[in-house]
Amino acid sequence: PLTTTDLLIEGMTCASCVRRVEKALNAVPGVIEAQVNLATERATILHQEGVSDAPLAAAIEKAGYKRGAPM
Ligand code: 9UX
Repeated sequence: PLTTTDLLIEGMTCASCVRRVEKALNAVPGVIEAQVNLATERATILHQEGVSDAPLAAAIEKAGYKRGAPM
């Protein structure tokens, strides 16, 4: 089954940042589709139920951004 996780992301300032974070999140195993909104600093990630927050947050940080406060 699939589920959705929303995460806040700090440090994005342009559309290229958005694409970079989307690409990083989409590369995490089990992710079906990640969409990032620059204005709200929110990522909405559709993924297999077994994917926890940790690899998603790690992908955000490896791309050069920070996970915001847990929502
Ligand atoms: Mo835009 Mo983001 O030039 O790190 S890619 S600021």
